[in-house]
Amino acid sequence: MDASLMKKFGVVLLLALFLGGCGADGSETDAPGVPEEEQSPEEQSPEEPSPKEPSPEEPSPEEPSPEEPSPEEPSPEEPSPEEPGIDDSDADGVEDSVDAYPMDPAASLDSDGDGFPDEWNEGYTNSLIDTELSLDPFPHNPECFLIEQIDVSGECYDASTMPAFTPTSFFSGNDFIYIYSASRKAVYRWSVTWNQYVAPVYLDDAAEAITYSEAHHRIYLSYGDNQIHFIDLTDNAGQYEFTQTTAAVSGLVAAGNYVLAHDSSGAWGSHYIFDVTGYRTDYKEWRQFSSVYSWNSELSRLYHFQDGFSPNDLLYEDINQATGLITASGDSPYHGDYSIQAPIVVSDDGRLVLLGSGDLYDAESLTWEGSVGSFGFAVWTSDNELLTTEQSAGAFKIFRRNDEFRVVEVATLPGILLDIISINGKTIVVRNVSNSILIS
Ligand SMILES: [Ca+2]
Ligand SMILES: [Ca+2]
Ligand SMILES: [Ca+2]
Repeated sequence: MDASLMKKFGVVLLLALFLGGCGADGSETDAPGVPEEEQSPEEQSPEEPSPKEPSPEEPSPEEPSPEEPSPEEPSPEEPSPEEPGIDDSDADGVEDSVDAYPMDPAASLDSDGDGFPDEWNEGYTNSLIDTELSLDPFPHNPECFLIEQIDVSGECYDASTMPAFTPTSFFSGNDFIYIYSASRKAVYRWSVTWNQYVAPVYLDDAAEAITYSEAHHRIYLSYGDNQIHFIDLTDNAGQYEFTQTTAAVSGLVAAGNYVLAHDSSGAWGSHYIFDVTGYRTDYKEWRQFSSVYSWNSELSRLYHFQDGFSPNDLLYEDINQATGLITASGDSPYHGDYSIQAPIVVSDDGRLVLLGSGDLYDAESLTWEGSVGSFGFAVWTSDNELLTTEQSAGAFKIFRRNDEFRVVEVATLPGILLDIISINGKTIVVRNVSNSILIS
């Protein structure tokens, strides 16, 4: 089964050559997680012999006959109800030979053999072995096993029918890369673990503002008015009303446990902080429009610009992750001394902020720390190594830098780089090669 799954999903073309530490992970994560083979016997939770363990069907020959009850004398031959069947390792009442999850009492049936169970055994709502394991929404189709594969008609999405599309923006988290295409009015979803597209999320219209919240596992968006909607990715990607602002939403970003929206109401403009229910936890005027935002989860700090205001600057807001209050705000100690350019890229350890100008700033004091020079895209890996890119005709270079930001390795790949993303300890490159989008 494992081999056929691997064949089915092909081989991940990870850029093992320079993605420090990522190649090793990649080769492991290529293989779909098949619970039976992942678990080792030691992982098995201590067996709690189930009291509902079915006793042998055949009545015990020693059982006293109804005519001669002997209540004072329990039969010593009666099999103990705590004794699990000898061939039922997880004591779930299904023998190992027919239990698709012989070490997991939470599941036993996988009709299509794709590794995802048809149902949970009575009394369970999740696996005791593999926290990632979910119920199979297509229990009789081995190609389909994720809730994200359910398309708008309720059928399993056929990833081979992916249209060519033009990406507008990228988001990532919870194992998925989300690619928003304004022209297609859709958010395409790529599973990092499964190395394949799942069903796209279709929007009502092109979004004027859109963001992804990893904490909420939702896409938040606005269509150019003052309404904010969300797509719930924990169910069948349904769209719901979230909340509203006073004027049209012109900025929307996930800030940890909260969502920040910007509109042009109030003096200059306003920032709104909303919790997961849409309740407004804070509101501040005197905020300028920013073309980009970037969240620093280590410092609970959101960075932004004041585009359209001269001189532009790097600013921040600290958002308390328990109360949703803006507890501090400020800007860099400079006034036009350095070029302020998108993007804003926060280091993996949360200690540095890199701007599109190539300038590095201390994440707390916003003092200038140095420059890596101009770049196309930049990302910090999970090892906190900085990768920067440089596009030329038909190919691009990726530079791996050491902790002093000197280039220690260069890789060249064909195509036009669209984004470079660090997720699940891997570095994923999205590029356009011969007018098709390649993710690896
Ligand atoms: Ca089982
Ligand atoms: Ca299945
Ligand atoms: Ca299935």
